[in-house]
Amino acid sequence: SSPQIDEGERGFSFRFDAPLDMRMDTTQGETAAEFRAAAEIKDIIKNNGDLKLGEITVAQVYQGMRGMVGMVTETSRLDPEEGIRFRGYTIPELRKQLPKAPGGTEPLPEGIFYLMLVGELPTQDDVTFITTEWTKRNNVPKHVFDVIEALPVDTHPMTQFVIGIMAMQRESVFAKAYAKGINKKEYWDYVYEDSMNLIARLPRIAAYIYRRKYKGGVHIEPDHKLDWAANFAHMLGYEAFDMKRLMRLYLTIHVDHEGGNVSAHTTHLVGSALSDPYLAFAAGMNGLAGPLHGLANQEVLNWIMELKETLGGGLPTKEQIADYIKKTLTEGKVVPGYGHAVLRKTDPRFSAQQDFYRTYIKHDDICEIVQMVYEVAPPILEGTGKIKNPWPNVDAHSGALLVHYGMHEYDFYTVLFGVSRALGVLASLIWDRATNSPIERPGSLTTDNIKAKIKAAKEAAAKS
Ligand code: CMX
Repeated sequence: SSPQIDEGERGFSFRFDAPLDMRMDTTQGETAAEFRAAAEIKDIIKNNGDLKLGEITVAQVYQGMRGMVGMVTETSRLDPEEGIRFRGYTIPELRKQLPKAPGGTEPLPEGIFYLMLVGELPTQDDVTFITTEWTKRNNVPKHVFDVIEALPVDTHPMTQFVIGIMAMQRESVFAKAYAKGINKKEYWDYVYEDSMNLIARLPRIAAYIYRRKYKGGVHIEPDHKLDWAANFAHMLGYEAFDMKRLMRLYLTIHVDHEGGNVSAHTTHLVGSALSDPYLAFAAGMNGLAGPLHGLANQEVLNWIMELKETLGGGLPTKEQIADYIKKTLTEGKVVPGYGHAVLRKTDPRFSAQQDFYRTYIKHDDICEIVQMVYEVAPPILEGTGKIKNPWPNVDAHSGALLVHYGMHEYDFYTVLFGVSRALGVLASLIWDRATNSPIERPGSLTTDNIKAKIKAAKEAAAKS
């Protein structure tokens, strides 16, 4: 039912068409294969396109479009009070219900990818199938490593990561097929192939950068018997079961946070120009590398370690933490790991990591400081009267768990976030192409335009 692709072009012989094809409308015959979702969206626009979803205010236009609905994202939805749901499931539900590795207690990221892509919870077989696919596809061309090697070793890992992704763009089957000429109904299939290849290869690139920068360039080959997250831990050089368990949780909870965050939105935006998944994802990763977004996980650890150093080591008191938070604010800096553009409560991704700490680690100084900051920071942040969300986000906890298991290289943390984020933004990109999502092109105004609108509104009010 789905478009046939020249196997030589893909470079491998397997077709993953069953789950996506379940959503295709084949009632009109082989040639009319179309996603049910695409047909439904066409119908919604035709019959209800005029329905208003809200009004746009001047403040929203100037202040980062907060709360302004501007796109459709199928993979996840963020509620300000409750936090994230992936295709309707909360993180605690997914920690219970998603398939695990043999003997494992945390979900396999393969499962959340399947859920986001297909819209249904995977079986153990579905997850094994994805692991096998990613293992088959994880070969990184040598020139990609050569390009990374050409960079000074102290280049930030996120920069090395993005450059590695860009060096792989040459492999894009979407770009090659598009250059030859393809029907737009087939876009999703090539974007799917590129996305699967990219996800399979990202841990290898990330691990290469890690071993290059911090472990003297002594690299570790993948172990094809391991699941995606465990293999990543292995290639990074962490063999302990505990770190593999953390990796599975870490790579599951960072995948997606609905469509408007910088990394997801950028990937969607760049992809809307029909830039292939390599180009679109690399763009998203440049956004993740900003300190107000994904780089906050690195900043949190720097901030905590600076606090410890100032006090000469050991556990600080709550008063000392309070003073340190106030000092950070007085210096005009942000308290990293706290606040959010949408969330108004503790991030359930923070809570999941807190639960991981309490269940498996129980005592660790840095993790204890994280818990103390959680008690002390919110009232102080709230007391400023301007910070809309005084509660911790995902980045407030993640670094402390990594340090506990021996990963002290804080500036690598955002790469881990990026490897995970690929799963959500690429699943969304496949849906964008499957549902014929158009090039994104919002309007903009000048301040003079806005002043003119204010004047006109005042005059109209005076007349009435
Ligand atoms: N520390 C200090 N000030 C903060 C703050 C924090 N943690 N969070 C917000 N503020 C400030 C803002 O800088 C802003 O100040 P000005 O009015 O002087 O410009 C004011 O409070 C209002 O901001 P807001 O509406 O509450 O927050 P925004 O939606 O503008 O920004 C975010 C959200 C996340 C960028 C912000 O809370 C922040 O900078 N937090 C720290 C960095 C961080 O943890 N980022 C990671 C977010 C999760 C992720 O993407 O990974």
